[in-house]
Amino acid sequence: MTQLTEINFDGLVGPTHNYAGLSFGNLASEHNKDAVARPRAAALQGIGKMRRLMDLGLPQGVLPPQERPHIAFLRDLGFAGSDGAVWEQAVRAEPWLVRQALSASAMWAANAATVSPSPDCADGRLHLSVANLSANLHRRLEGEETLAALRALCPNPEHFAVHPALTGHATLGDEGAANHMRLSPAGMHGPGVEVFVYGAGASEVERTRFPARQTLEASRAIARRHGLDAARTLFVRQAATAIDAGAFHNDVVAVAHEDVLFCHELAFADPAGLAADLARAAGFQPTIVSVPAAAVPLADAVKAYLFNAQLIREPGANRLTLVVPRETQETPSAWAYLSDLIADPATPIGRLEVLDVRESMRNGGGPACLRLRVQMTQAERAAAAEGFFLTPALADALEAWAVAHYRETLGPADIADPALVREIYAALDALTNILPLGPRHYRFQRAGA
Ligand code: SUG
Repeated sequence: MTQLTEINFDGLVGPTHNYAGLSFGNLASEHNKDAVARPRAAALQGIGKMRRLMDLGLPQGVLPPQERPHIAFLRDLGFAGSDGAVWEQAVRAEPWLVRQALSASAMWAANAATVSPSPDCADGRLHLSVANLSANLHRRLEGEETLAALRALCPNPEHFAVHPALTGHATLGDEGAANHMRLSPAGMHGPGVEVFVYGAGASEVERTRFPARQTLEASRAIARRHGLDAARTLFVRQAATAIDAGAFHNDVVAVAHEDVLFCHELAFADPAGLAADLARAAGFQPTIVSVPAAAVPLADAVKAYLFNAQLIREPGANRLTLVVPRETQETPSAWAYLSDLIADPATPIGRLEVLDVRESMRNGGGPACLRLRVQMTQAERAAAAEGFFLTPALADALEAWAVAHYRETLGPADIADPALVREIYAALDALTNILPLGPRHYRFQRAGA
């Protein structure tokens, strides 16, 4: 049986990290609109998270930030001249659009793509489908560069199939791995069950107050592209209550790893149906840890980001570890629940690891949002581009780079600064010497700016 190893690829927080209130239905994003962000601290928190997981003995990777501001997007909207001139004009004429163009949202790598490991796919290759993120304009801008980054990471078509985003389908919203879970026997060998979680059908009239970002049709399209076995593929509906409580992605209320599903009892429209289908499809007995609303109300779960956690197996450990943000520890109901959970040796989760990713959290991105999970065979690991895998030396280099290039703070008043674009280009240009991106990865490099 094919043995898989999970590698978490975290999105490196870009130099334009800011709070623009762009995501309706994402409560943190809405509440922190126009607050002053701390890009340097955000990047260092993200690198600190990667380093911690590496130190725990887990393979860790990194994905590059994207080129922002997205000047090509603004040019398409009629602005012309040098990149700096385009930015200056747009800042004056279209303040809302410039915030879309500035967003560092590619840091939430869980939304980069949906990943199906090779034992699940008919052609025996590892499939990745870039997400179209069509629910939000600032996120819709990510697909092209995400495709380039994933193709740089997974260059060999003998092992990998990297699909572009579903395009031309503004109504076929696809949010990537944030709405996809995979369960497999403990130890991760052989095929697994892939669970696609959708908010609504594409043709449905909205039944939720907040947008249901993932459509059933997009999920099915991804499953077809990847050549998944229908008997081991489930399409599961999110509960409308969860979406309206602020679970704009399923990974705000559920996380799975190996044979364990950890979720809120109000996460899914039909939890009993899911449990039955999962047991039937899996061919092994999955363990579902469903957290009752009586113990952790949905509002607390969203505030704490209790489920936007990484469920990991530390080398040699019998029980899993849950990697949660500091906010979970600060939410009494969530922390009390977890303390009881790990104290009971009969449960599959035995340890908690608390991380500080506060800058990202203030935009609705917890530990699970910041990473894209890729489960690889040994041969695939060997075929992937080595330079994206974190080592202590790479972590040091990225930290020094962020300290040298990132602003301490970035607020609405700083956006018009004409130095901003030049500063960011210098940072990204330097990054292409640290990660294996080459001197023509970013558009401004290709244009010779
Ligand atoms: O898509 N926030 C992101 C957060 C993504 C979290 N990802 C997962 N749950 N996997 C979003 O809503 C806010 C940007 C702003 O408002 O400035 C933002 O895009």
